[in-house]
Amino acid sequence: MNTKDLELKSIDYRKTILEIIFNSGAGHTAGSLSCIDILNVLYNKILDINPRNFNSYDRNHYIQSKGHSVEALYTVLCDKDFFSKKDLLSLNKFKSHFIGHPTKKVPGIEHNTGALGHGLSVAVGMAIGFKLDKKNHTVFTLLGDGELSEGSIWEALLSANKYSLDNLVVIIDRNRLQITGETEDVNPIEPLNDKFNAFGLSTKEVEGNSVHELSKVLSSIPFEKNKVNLIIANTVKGKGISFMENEIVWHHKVPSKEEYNLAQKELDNLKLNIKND
Ligand SMILES: Cc1ncc(C[n+]2csc(CCOP(=O)(O)OP(=O)(O)O)c2C)c(N)n1
Ligand SMILES: [Mg+2]
Repeated sequence: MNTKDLELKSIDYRKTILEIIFNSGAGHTAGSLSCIDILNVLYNKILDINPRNFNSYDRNHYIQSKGHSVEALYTVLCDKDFFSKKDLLSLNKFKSHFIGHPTKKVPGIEHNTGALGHGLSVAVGMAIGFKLDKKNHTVFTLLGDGELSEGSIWEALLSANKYSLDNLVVIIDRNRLQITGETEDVNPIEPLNDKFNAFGLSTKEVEGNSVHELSKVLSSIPFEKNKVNLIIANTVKGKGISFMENEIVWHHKVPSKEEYNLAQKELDNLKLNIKND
């Protein structure tokens, strides 16, 4: 898939994320919009995970540690034919398995997540397993930057480094906001690059809402032999919708009918601009 196709897909994904959140009346709107370009590139260019091979151990694995952005994950999995649009639209409805955090009851979900700080440890365990079994597969995991406040993240990174997990790719959605404010106000995490390098990881920084940049960096894995691959993806929370970008209130806010229509219109215009480029 070329860059333009991926860019158009990201817009369609954003439209669907808003649609299912608006339809269900709940959701982590801005965090899903910030990471959707990452999921787009992973599922359409890198992972090679699909409904045919999902039940096999012999494939790459993806764990979404920032589980609250489940609307982004469900949207991409639906596009990859893991389930129907009708199922997707059952999000948060009575008796639906499509709840507000990833659950293995939904096809395509690798692991239950949502309690921040756990997904990385699971990914580390899987990567160690592949090494022990002499399998050439890679484990990818996506973390929020606020999630880095969880101590378990740093324990997991110590282990990942000890076991030289060059088959592990840790992506940080560095949107600079968490639930109540800026990461640097709530619990400062900078200098991130220095911290990760001091932990022995091979660290790269990338424009995390650019499918082109993401494709380039994710295609260059492993960065270094015997080193964990760490990507700081600089993103914008609420990316794509002018009045949601960098606004803390959209962490868990559902758009009103007017806001929803406006947001969809902005995305339609963005799509026209890309098409006419
Ligand atoms: C262990 C745990 N504590 C608290 C929460 C509540 N919570 C949900 S999202 C969130 C903020 C996460 O911020 P960040 O990781 O930066 O995510 P993003 O900005 O990508 O939405 C918090 C504290 C949680 N899900 N798990
Ligand atoms: Mg964040």
